[in-house]
Amino acid sequence: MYTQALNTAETGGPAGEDAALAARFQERVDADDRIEANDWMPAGYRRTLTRQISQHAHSEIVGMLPEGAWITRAPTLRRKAALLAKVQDECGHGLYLYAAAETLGASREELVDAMLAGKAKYSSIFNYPTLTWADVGAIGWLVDGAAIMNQIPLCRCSYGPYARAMIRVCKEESFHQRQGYEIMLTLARGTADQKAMAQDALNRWWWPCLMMFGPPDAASQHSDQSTAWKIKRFSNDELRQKFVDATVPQAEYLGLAMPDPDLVRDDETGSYRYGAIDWEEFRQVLAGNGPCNAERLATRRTAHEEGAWVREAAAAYAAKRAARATEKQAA
Ligand code: BYC
Repeated sequence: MYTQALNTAETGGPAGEDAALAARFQERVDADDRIEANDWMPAGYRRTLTRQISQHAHSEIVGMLPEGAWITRAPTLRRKAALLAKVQDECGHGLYLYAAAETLGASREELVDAMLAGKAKYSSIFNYPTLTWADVGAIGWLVDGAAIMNQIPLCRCSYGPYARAMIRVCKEESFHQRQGYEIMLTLARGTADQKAMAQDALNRWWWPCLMMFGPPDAASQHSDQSTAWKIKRFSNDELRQKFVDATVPQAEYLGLAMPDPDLVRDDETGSYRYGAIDWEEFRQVLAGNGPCNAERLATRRTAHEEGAWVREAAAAYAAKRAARATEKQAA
């Protein structure tokens, strides 16, 4: 629905684009003006945003699965209510983001189909399993913590609909991060078994969380252009470092050990140097060979098929209302 009445005419890529329009566009970006859906934009800017925003939306939707698995097994009613609300928030984020992507001219159907066909990516982090209740704490603390670090700068992204969607998303992610940290704190201060469970979750989620920020700067193919367009405000490595620096003291407060023997604090800068990330593991997860890739896609496909009647009913209802409105106008 958002794609109607939008000016999405492509001008055939940089070579065919009017140089004056491109220069004016870059001036607006440089001046921190917001680009809106009907403004002229380079075809590459539209493509980059459609890719990033739709991947982000898919991540929110697939991201409901690892935690959703624990809703029926939450240890108390309070934990269950909070987790249920969190997972619903993630669904809401997915929906705002699909709506933001639609303002660029792509339909939600084609974006979702690309994800279900395994052609569009979603965040690598959601291809890891949630083995214990502590994983729910670790996801809130670390995964949402990493997401906030990446997403706060996106509130200042040059594309207005994306930037505005991120404001509410970030507020909700902050709450998610706190609920996760509070679970970890309760476990870390609980019995020896509970503390061991929290430590095990930290050990398993730490390295995949560092990978969430994307490949190292030297290998990041989109960063330079996305930075020039002010879609990205910080590089992958800069955000990763900010996350490490914010998280290590939080682990210390929990009394948990960081699963990185090479982690050292640089006393001059106050920053932490961390050990080597296993980029081969990241490549494998992106290639579809992570621990849960097949399961996540199969679950999403089944959910999509089982939801077909809802989409058909909604479309039939919308058509009926539109027909009635036309009849009323004609009468
Ligand atoms: N996983 O050139 P690069 C959440 C891909 S969900 C998979 O650096 P870019 C939550 C990248 O797409 C939050 N793929 O790319 C939900 C590219 O491949 P393509 C998810 C990755 O775009 C539920 C290639 O690697 N957050 O918060 O400049 C529960 C080269 O990378 C990943 C977002 O989506 C990855 N981790 O930078 C709890 C944030 N990293 O597309 C929490 C929005 C890289 O050319 N996205 N790739 O085939 C971004 O900020 C940027 O897209 C990235 C990557 C920093 C992720």
